[in-house]
Amino acid sequence: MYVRSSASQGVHMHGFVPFPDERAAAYRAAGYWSGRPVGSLLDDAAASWPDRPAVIDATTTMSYAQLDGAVDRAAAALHRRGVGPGDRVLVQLPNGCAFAVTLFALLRVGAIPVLCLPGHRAAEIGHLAGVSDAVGIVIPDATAGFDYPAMAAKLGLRRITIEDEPGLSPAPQFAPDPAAPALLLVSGGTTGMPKLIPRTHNDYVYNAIASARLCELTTDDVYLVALPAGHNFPLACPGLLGAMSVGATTVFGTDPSPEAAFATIARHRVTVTALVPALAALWAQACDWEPQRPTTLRLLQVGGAKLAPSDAARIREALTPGLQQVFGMAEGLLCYTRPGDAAEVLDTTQGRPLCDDDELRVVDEDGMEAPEGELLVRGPYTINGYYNAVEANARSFSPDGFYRSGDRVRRCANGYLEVTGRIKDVIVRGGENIAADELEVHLLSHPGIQSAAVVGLPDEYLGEKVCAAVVFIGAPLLLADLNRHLDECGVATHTRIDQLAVLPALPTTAVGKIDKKALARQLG
Ligand code: OOB
Repeated sequence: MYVRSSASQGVHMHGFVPFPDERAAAYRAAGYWSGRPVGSLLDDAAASWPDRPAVIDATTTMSYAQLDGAVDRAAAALHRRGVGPGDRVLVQLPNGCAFAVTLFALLRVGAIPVLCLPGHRAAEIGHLAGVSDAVGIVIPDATAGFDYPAMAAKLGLRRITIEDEPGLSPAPQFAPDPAAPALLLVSGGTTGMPKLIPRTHNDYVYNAIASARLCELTTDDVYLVALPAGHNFPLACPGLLGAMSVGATTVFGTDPSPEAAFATIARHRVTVTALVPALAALWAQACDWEPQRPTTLRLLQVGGAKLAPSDAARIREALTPGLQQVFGMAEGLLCYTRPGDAAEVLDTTQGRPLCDDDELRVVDEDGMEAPEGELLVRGPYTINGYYNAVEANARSFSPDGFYRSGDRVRRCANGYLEVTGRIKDVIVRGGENIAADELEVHLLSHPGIQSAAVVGLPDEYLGEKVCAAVVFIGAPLLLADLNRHLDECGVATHTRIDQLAVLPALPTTAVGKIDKKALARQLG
């Protein structure tokens, strides 16, 4: 028995902005869009590699056939609980096999997973539940270190469980429209509440398969999920889904500290993983003292925030020559350095687009093409609008369908990009515009600095003053030392630091990026 979507679902789902017909036809004709649903990645892997290990966590190992069976039983449980085609269901699970089972079970019954991160709390979850009009949430029990069930109860959100029950009849198979949303990702913005990002079957399958090809993944690879599994990077760039597309194995890690992660890498002979820069730098440092430094990694992807060139070089030397910089966004566009690129390119650029038909524009404040400026993008796997967000969409998308990323980039002659900051990350100090991220790059070039973030704080005379929050490796330096270092870097004389805050660690977002909004609150 097959269930088809009704008019209110599928590509006509209210609040969803589909790809325009003309570009959709071009992407189909070019072969980027295969018409395969995301759920078919598991169906096909279970058929091709039933006995290969699919997913592993601290307590469980499942072959592709076993994972497929567990997903069938979970889908039956969801069906029994009335979850069906088009229903939005929040998923907030820690890294583990249950994440994979839940994701594919929801897809199998035609529901739309909304992939939250374990670090989200009532404010974000309540917002995401409201915007998605979710029917419920899948969460761990109260033993998970935070009482998720209490949070769900407080928000009046129905908790949906997927436990096996004996004797359930199988859920009816659902045949989705490949042009309709498969899942909703959460935007990574460090300003305001997260937005919902509808990724279609067509575009997300392409995202995962093309990334797996670029990264030269094979059945013999072992991919470690070190970041939260619901984030686009470890999920589909190539991540869990890309690994599945070639019958590789995915290992779920729950503790990204070097001690725990190095042990997991050694035990499972992990070959590929993805990290944010702060973690990658920490892993590289830890090679100085951890006895079990990784020897099996052939590809280490680093992205999500700017990687300092000095850290990149250190990572190559300590962890693997197979460093890959990834500049990506849940909204779509992915830029990768390529295996075999020169060290100079690996250290100083954020790669080039995944697809030949990614259309990039770099524009100045007047919207004119410029060598450096805001990056705008459209292409076969970049969204055309946030979900249920008419006002944000008017701001974030150009009339001809380009997504305004808010990222400031420089285009290099070879087509590679360098991310130079966020468009709005500017401190206005006594009338001078200071790019906060530029100062950060110079601070990070100091050998005594572990991490640094520069924020503007209100000042009675200057309007805003420049405050640097710094984590030092050894003994802290003085404000004067930092400004002398900026002198030596040849930075313009009006860009000096007014205030230094020495911190043990910088606040981070749910995926581990430096959270400047929280930092400004903390310092202000
Ligand atoms: C990834 O996705 P999101 O949605 O959490 O965040 C996207 C934003 C980008 O717009 C940019 O501001 C920043 O994160 N970013 C980078 C970067 N990679 C992402 N900034 C500088 N250098 C980089 N390499 O973060 C994401 C999604 C898929 C793959 C990798 C990262």
